[in-house]
Amino acid sequence: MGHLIAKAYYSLQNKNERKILMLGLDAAGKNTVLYKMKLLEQVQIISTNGSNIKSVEYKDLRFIIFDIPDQKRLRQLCHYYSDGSNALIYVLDSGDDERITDAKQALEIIIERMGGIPVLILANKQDIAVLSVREIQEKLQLNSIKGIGETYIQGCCSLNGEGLYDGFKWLSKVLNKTKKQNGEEINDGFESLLKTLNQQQK
Ligand code: G3D
Repeated sequence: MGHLIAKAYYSLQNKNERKILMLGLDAAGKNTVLYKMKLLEQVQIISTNGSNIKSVEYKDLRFIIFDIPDQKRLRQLCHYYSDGSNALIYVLDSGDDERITDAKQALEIIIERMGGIPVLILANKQDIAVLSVREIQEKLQLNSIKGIGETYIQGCCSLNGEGLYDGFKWLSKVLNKTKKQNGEEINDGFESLLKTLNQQQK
């Protein structure tokens, strides 16, 4: 089955794509973020093998999105999807302090597999937050996660779009820097996404 999942995934790739995993516990707000970026209608389901994995292609970007499952399954999924991934967007529910430890443990597993790629942590649901961005930062203890790369925590409310622009701006900057260093062409999906997010905030 793993082979089939990987095959389906790689058949969707093209060489110049930037692959971004968007993960988070169920109900953290991943779909709402996609909706704000006007990407939800373009979602393709690439596996329904108990994990409901989604893929969205947008210009030079490909997002792979899934709910964090149990640890064994998470390790398998990271194995299939982490290779060649350029960044991770980790969506957290700031209104859910009961599952912040689960979210931290899952993040450790993902980083263990994906290494030092840039990580944008979206501390979502700031409108109903019981955890501030600072508290989330303390609870995640990012400094103790071995091999973690450039990481940025952005508070946001994906219902009204607040904070999403700033988070994606950071990610775009970090990824474009790497592309420029490699002398690669930028066919910038981020530019359009940032325009969309900017309009949503007005
Ligand atoms: P998921 O894709 O990570 O599973 P969803 O999560 O995007 O489906 O969101 C789960 C629920 O959280 C949805 O509510 C959604 O409206 C809500 N939600 C998402 N972002 C925010 C936010 O920033 N603030 C608040 N207050 N709620 C948010 P329903 O009721 O549709 O289940």
